[in-house]
Amino acid sequence: MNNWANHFSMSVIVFLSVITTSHAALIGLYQFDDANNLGADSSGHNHTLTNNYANYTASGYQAGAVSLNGSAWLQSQGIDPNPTALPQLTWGAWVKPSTISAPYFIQSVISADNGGYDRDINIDRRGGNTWSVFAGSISTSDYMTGYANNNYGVFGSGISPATSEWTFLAAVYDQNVNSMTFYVNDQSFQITTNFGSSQNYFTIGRNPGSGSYEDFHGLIDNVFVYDEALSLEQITSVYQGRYTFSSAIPEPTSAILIGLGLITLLISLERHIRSDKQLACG
Ligand SMILES: [Ca+2]
Ligand SMILES: [Ca+2]
Repeated sequence: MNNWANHFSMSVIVFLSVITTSHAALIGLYQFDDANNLGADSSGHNHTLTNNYANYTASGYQAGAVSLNGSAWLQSQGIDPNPTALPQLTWGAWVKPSTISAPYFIQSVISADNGGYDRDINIDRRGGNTWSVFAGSISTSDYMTGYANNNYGVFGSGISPATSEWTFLAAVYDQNVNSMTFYVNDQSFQITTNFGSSQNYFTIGRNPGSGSYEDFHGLIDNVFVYDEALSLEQITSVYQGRYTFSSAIPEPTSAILIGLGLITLLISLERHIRSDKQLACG
């Protein structure tokens, strides 16, 4: 391969690799596979969870998981789930409760609640003891099922939690358009929301605004947090265990890199033309 071909192929490689590596920002991924470092973040952002009495189990959805007995939880560091800090947020997990009739009437899977029905995925007796989410302050007419109190409330999916198998849960928030989409396995629910301010951290297995009352009983694995509102296609990818996404639409930083790739290509072309001219003159 001559120099011209080398330059050209390198430019194309730069160009193509930039296009295929752009992805939504995964800011926390907790797979609970290391018993000695249960809160480890495998997203690459080092947003390690602090562990408060949660145990490791090898019987996870994939390899290890956290086992929660109703008085244990993990707490985030470095991620602020407030709607003002992250208007768009997606989070979820694979979950296997050991009971659906906990002593108190809520079991929180993941929550930033400090009162006012903040971002929170749970099992809620007021949502019919089904997989539920908090929706902030909304009109009662926006509830498909569930419970409302003073125009605050809980959205119940109507899907009873299984204790014998793992369930995929995700909530996709977009505060800019007052929307949340709640996924339970392959079913989804579009919900109108109006969230106020929450804790500036989140907890797994506990509602941080309710002490131990809403602690979860059972197993949780593969907790994921994104700083964007994922599309159905992206949620499907997460469901299938692929946490980063290829995209044909470059993000701004990728566009800059693509530009650099094109400049490299143009320099190669110019050199090629110049060398042709020199050959012609010589
Ligand atoms: Ca795992
Ligand atoms: Ca609140």
